[in-house]
Amino acid sequence: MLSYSQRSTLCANPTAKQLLYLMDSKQTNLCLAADVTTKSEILQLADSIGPEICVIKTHIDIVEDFDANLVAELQRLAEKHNFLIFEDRKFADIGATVQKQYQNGIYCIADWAHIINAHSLPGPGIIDGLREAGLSKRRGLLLLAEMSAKGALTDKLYAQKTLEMAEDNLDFVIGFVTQRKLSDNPCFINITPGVQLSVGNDTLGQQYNTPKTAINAGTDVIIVGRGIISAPDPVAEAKKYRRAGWEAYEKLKNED
Ligand code: 5BU
Repeated sequence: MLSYSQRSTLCANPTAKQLLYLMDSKQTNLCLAADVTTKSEILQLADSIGPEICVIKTHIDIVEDFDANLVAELQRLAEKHNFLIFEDRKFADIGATVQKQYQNGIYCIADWAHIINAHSLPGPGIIDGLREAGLSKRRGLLLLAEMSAKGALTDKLYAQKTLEMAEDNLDFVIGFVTQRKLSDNPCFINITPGVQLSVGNDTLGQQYNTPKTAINAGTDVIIVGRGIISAPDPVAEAKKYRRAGWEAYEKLKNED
């Protein structure tokens, strides 16, 4: 199995390259889902948990006191702690519309998010629309191939068709939000939500696997939200997830 940094040298997209490289150099495959609703909470999480993660994932539209200073500060913390910013916007419209949603409006996502994601449902035009706004800024796109929620409609055929769309757009698509590895192409990064230290679910359809199960299914980055942010000591908890994710990766690498 290639290491993250070996894979990094093979990728054309600068964000994919940077992410895979930083995961190995920082020894973390943990992404924090910073699902909090105020500026101060996001920045506090980013600063305290920043040293443990490779990516912070935001839902910028849940922040009640959003302003431009939030993204400026987030960018500063991303530099300080060496992590990337992933806005989990899940674009889902025609190319012309998503392009505006990506670069305009209140959030100007293209200006600060290294990584965004999109549903493959609308077909390849969604990639073209996002690429026109993002590629010149060296951004990367993840396609949603499989969702973690119970009853999700993203079946095997849907995931396969999503993979084919990605293969046709290797300059901009850097991988997938998925529950497992979808392709042997080393440049595709598989990112998996629905991770907690024990298997289970929430009351609204979310389903959890452990870091080890996710990494053993071939994923590269584990996304953890409430498992960390609802814990009594989020920093200590983040360290546990970081260790679990990294140990699972090292074990797989050494078995090869
Ligand atoms: P949790 O608190 O660890 O359950 O948060 C999971 C996060 O990942 C949350 O921000 C979701 O919006 C996000 N997510 C997900 O849970 N499942 C998916 O399939 C996708 C995103 Br795509």
